[in-house]
Amino acid sequence: MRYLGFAVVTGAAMLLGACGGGDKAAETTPEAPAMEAPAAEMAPAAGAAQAITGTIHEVKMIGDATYRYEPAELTVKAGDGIKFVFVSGGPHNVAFDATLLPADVKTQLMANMPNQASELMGPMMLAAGEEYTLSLAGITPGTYEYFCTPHLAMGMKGKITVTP
Ligand SMILES: [Cu+2]
Repeated sequence: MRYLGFAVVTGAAMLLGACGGGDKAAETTPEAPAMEAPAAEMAPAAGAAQAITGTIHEVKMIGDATYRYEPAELTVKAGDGIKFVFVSGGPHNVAFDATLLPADVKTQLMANMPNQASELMGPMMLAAGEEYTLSLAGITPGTYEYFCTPHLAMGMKGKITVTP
């Protein structure tokens, strides 16, 4: 019973401590909705897929002695697209790590990537000749990395640099 009593006192002290923190949280709460509002307003405009208006570049997906995209690094203009072509050694796909992308690029890529198996992950391609075309229209200029989910550990990665 003594221990129980002690626990109750400790609990009460923690509650008091929590109340102290609560006051600070209450002071900052009004700012939170204001910060979220602009993002919510931007979402509908950036959420629409944008079609390719420029050149379509080809990247081969190869698995033989090594697993790789060819070319692994590609510079494109905003509005261009990339056609990934399965050549050998699959399954292959194209996936982006959301944590490495600016918020606006993530939103636009999610809109532009057809048939996503999950967020920012293209469908698994199983046979030679299969293609996956990705539009880079509306993507803010920058360099973005992608990878093949099944072969990430084998270093199957690529880099797309989008220029204005
Ligand atoms: Cu692969």
